[in-house]
Order: sequence, then C-alpha cells, then structure tokens
Amino acid sequence: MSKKVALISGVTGQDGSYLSEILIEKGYEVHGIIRRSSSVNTGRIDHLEPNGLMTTHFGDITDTNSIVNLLCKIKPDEYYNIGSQSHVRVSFDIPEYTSQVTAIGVLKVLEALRSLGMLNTRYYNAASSEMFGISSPPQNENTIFQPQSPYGVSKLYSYWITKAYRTGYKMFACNGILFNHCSPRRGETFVEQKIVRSAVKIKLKMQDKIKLGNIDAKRDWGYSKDYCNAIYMIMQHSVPDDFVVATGEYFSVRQLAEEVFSQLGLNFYDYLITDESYYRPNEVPELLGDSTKIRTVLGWKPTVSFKQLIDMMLNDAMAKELAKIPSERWITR
Ligand code: NAP
Ligand code: G4F
Repeated sequence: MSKKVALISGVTGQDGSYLSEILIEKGYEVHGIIRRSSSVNTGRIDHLEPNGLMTTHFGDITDTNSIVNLLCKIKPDEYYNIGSQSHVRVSFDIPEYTSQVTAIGVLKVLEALRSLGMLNTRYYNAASSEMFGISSPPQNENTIFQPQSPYGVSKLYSYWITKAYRTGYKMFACNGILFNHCSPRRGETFVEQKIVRSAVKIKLKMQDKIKLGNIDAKRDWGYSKDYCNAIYMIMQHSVPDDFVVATGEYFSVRQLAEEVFSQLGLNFYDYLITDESYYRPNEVPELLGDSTKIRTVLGWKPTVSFKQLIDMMLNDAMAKELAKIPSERWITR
C-alpha cells in the first residue's frame, strides 16, 4: 500500500515539529513548507530532514503561486495549515501583516485546493482560543467569539472561511480551537517560556531581573505534543468538524511564575520588574477550555499536567544553559 502524503505549513514552529514526528511515526510521507530567512531557523526539525525522514520546500501561505506549485507537485492527502504570525502582542504592532498571513493566507490555501479540484485533500486549520477574547470561561465550541486582537480577529476569519469551504464545497476542512500549549520547543517570547528561561538564567547568575506585563491574566496551558496528537485525530475523524482542545485547568501568569521560581528555590517577586511595554491595548483576561466534545467524540485527553509541563521545560532550559558554561561553575536546582 502506498504511503499517505502530508503537507504542513508552519513546520519550523513548535507544533510543526511535533506534528511532523507524529506523522512520520505513523508512516506518512511528510513534506513541510519553509520560508527563506537570513539565519537558519530549522532547528526544531533538523533531526528529521537531514535524516531523510521528511522533505522541505520553500514557500509561503501568502504567496499563491508557491502554494499552487507545491500542491500540484506533492498532491497531499492531508494539508495541515498551522503557519501563522502567532504572537498576539506583536499583532498589535503589525496588524495588517498579521491579517495577510493569519487570515488571508488561510483563504489562499483553501482557494488553491478548491481551484485545483483537490476537494478530497483533507484540510486542517489552526484556529485559536484567542478567538473567544472576553467571553466568560469556560469556553467551548458553542461560546460566542469576542476576539480582542488583530491576531484573534484574523484567526476568527480563518475559522469561518474554513467552515464556509466545508459547507460550500463539501471539503473535509476542519478547525482545531487549541488553547495555549507549550513545551521545551516553545518560542522564547511567549510568557511561559520567557519565565522558565529567565528563571534558569537568574538561578545561574546570568540574568538579574525579569520584565513582565500583566501577570494576572489566566491561561489553560497544555503540552504541545498532546495537542498535535489531537490535531491528527481531528483529521482522521469520519466527518470534518471543529473541536476545542484544552486541559480544563487554568492558572494566572503570576501562579506560573511563582511555581517556576520556587522550583528553583527563588522568590519570583525579588526579581520581577513590571514593564508597561508588555501590556496589550486589549487584554484577554481568562481562557479556560471545556474540551468535553473532543474527549467524548474522539477519545482524546491530555497526558501531561501543569506541574509536569513546568518540570519538563525547566529541565530542558537548565540543561541548555549548563551546556554553555564550564562544569566547574554549575549551580543547579
Ligand atoms: P510558532 O512556533 O510561532 O510557529 C509558527 C509557524 O508558522 C512557523 O513555522 C513560521 O515559520 C510559520 N509561518 C509564519 N508565517 C508564515 C507564512 N507566511 N507562510 C508559511 N508559514 C508561516 O507557533 P506554534 O505554537 O507552533 O502554533 C502553531 C499554530 O497554532 C499557529 O497557527 C498558532 O497561531 C496556532 N495556535 C497556537 C497556540 C499555542 O499556544 N501554541 C494556541 C492556539 C493556536 P518561521 O519559522 O519561518 O517564522
Ligand atoms: O504567552 P502569551 O504571549 O500568549 P497568548 O497571548 O495567550 O497567545 C498564545 O496563546 C494563544 C491561544 O490562546 C495562541 F493562539 C497564540 O498563538 C499564542 O500561542 O501571553 C499570555 C499572557 C497574556 O495575557 C499576556 O498579556 O501573558 C501575559 N504576559 C505578561 N507578561 C506576557 C508578558 N506575555 C508575553 N508574551 N510576554 C510578557 O512579558
């Protein structure tokens, strides 16, 4: 039997790397779209492509021709579109660009599939809990969307356009409404990774303070690999549908920081500097997911708790920093 073929945009990111591993393990022929950058940014997938486990191609979801050419060449059975300008704070600085990538980029991929007649290619859209904005928690598939950022509004466009192509053209097009998720591979400018890496550097006397914005916002944090398994399950379902993916537990940024610093024997408040520049024009105060639907319909559940996640990220960050300094200067946890 021939291998199933998957194409992923956003493959160099946190989720792209875990999703690639999952698909490779399941026997897929995996292709990823990468963007040209002045410095190499394939660190998260360097264990895959050089070993012949996947193939990357230059492209961009805002560049229709590159998408059309890749679709014609690769003919994927499944297209995972997880490429995005994914930083909420930054979306206020570059709102137009964020919309071009995060909203219109999704339309371009869907329209490329439709106009090429590739209606049997299954399509996944990375929607986001940020779409719920200021709606009261807990949020599920029936909660009203009230996005507060250019990013959230763009994701809402991506969500609705995916549904419109599903109903209008009978495409297998689905949305994953994922709540915050992280891992040792999480980008350094998202708050949980910033706190973990900063706390480790403070412990090792390589940094003095940590500058943060609103530490009273609450988030429902899960483990990226668990969430990439959910993405795969959504795409294997018998019918295309939309699912919330979340742990059902939430914590404030303050609680997260207290826990991280205390695991290193430090008092968070001795090092905190509040920096207005990290505040957002609009905040999303509380995100807490109700993932009953995916648990019931697909049998998905998270495997890593909040504390285990922090531990995993701390161990990784500590190992990386220690690798940079001579062993006689190690002061560990
Ligand atoms: P990430 O680490 O920031 O990765 C984003 C990926 O998108 C990168 O590979 C990036 O490529 C790529 N990308 C950006 N612009 C692109 C473009 N124009 N064309 C093609 N690719 C482009 O994000 P993540 O945490 O893995 O998240 C994956 C997806 O889920 C994103 O759509 C994000 O918005 C969404 N999401 C994430 C979370 C979360 O908590 N992690 C929650 C809900 C939804 P470069 O490496 O070249 O920049
Ligand atoms: O880590 P964050 O930047 O994540 P945010 O805004 O929740 O967005 C993430 O989750 C979304 C799903 O809900 C994804 F769609 C999106 O792609 C991304 O992965 O900020 C979390 C909270 C915010 O309330 C923010 O105001 O932390 C607060 N915060 C406080 N100080 C900070 C900082 N956030 C960042 N990034 N940096 C700070 O210094």
